[in-house]
Amino acid sequence: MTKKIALITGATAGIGLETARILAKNSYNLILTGRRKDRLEELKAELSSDSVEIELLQFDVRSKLAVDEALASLPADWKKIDLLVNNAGLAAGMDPVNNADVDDWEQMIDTNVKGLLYVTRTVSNWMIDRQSGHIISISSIAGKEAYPMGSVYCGTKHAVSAISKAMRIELAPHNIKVSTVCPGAVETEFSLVRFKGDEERASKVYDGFTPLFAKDIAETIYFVVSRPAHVNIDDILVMPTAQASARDFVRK
Ligand code: NDP
Ligand code: 8X3
Repeated sequence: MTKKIALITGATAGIGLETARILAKNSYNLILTGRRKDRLEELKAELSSDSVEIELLQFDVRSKLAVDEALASLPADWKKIDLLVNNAGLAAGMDPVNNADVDDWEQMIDTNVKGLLYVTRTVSNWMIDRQSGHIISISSIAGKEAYPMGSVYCGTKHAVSAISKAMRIELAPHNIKVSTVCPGAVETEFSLVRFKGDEERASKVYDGFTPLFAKDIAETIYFVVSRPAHVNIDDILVMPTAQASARDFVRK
């Protein structure tokens, strides 16, 4: 297998799914991961071709054991990962700290921070062995600004940005690029998840303005990935035109 290999966490929906599509179009072989097996299989059926091979790994990034077992199960050739896209993540709830659901905090911290670290630890060692690789983590405008009712989500995304900054310094001597992509509001399943299936509340988030779509971020990720070897995009913030900060939306 001489083609480039990308592993995408959270490829079953939204940004991860569109990133899988654009990387497949650009002839990457893909390791697609997530918890929803049916969706992984559907995506494999859609993207497999004579020029694109797909491996599926179904696991919950919150479980270190599950992450370790899934990654260890990859055939040796598939461990030669060129690109890791740390995308799996979520917001759960919108509440002030004094009133928020502690389980929501655990879920966000365990997924967005600890899960990202579990996957990155193993994959970065494989990249170090080969003295080559690129790790792109999806942070957020919430990793640059903090907003009320979003303290813990913002905290997890600030953590993704900080961890990535430190890793950039650790991994540069090993010829490994580290980048963050920070989107503003993207219409995916994100708000439906945040509001626990409340479709009306979720759709209100995008009322009166044109949000980003998952494809916009997938295209940004591909731009970051496709720079020449001597160029690293450290960090990129992508906002809807109608969103000027985490809290300022122009709604018509
Ligand atoms: P979606 O809800 O559409 O997709 C989230 C993906 O993450 C799914 O594939 C889901 O897969 C996966 N995921 C969530 N929890 C876990 C878990 N415990 N284990 C494994 N996979 C998991 O949201 P988006 O595409 O919008 O979000 C992708 C990333 O982008 C997140 O990190 C999010 O914080 C970030 N982001 C999103 C923005 C937005 O406005 N939408 C803006 C800025 C950043 P499955 O459920 O099958 O496990
Ligand atoms: C998602 C963007 O503004 O909903 O990271 O927190 S926001």
